[in-house]
Amino acid sequence: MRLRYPTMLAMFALSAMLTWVALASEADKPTSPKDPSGMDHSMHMGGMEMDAEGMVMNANEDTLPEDCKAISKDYAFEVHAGTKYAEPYNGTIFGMSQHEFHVEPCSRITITFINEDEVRHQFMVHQLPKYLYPQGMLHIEAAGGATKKATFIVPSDNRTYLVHCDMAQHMEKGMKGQLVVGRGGIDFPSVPGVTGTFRRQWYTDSATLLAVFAGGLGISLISALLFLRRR
Ligand SMILES: [Cu+2]
Repeated sequence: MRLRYPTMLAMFALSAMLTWVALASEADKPTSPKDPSGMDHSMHMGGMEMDAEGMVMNANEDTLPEDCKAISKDYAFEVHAGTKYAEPYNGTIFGMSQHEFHVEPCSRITITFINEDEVRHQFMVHQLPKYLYPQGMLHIEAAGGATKKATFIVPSDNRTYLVHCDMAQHMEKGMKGQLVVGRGGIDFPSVPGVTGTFRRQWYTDSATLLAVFAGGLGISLISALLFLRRR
């Protein structure tokens, strides 16, 4: 059997597309700092406080975002983290006492993060304005049994921010939440008790990736054969 050039091209394109889809969903995950202790970030910022109990990075109690004239409201959340808080949600191992937070635009938020586990946990908020929060991130990290507290101010736009623990596999295992400012933006998928599962959990391991690739190749081969037989 002789494969013609356009058929081979179509096969290649289809396989490449499926691989790209699988890789893109991998790349979609938030990137992690290499060193969970945050040591390699210390050069970037003045706002870092660290001790044996954990650390706080980029806390901001008084600098207003450019688009805010004043602080609209003060909030205080006490967030407990631990395996015990994962119990209500199937397929999770770690959890938080609260996975969704609603606040007003331009408000000031204080998070008291209480780690009830023996392993280290983090409370990270992403995509905050970078001129105020280096890397767009507020980072609280508490060692096993420790409590850490941090305050930050959100800008004026209606937006939903990702909250998660960046320790390996902790977000996938349930430590994921969202901070909804004002009317909020787009919900994040797979926030325990808040939003449904989306494609994030589909192509997570290389075995699945390989299966998708093989499937794509199979489909391409079958279509190629059908195409050849019709000629
Ligand atoms: Cu964690």
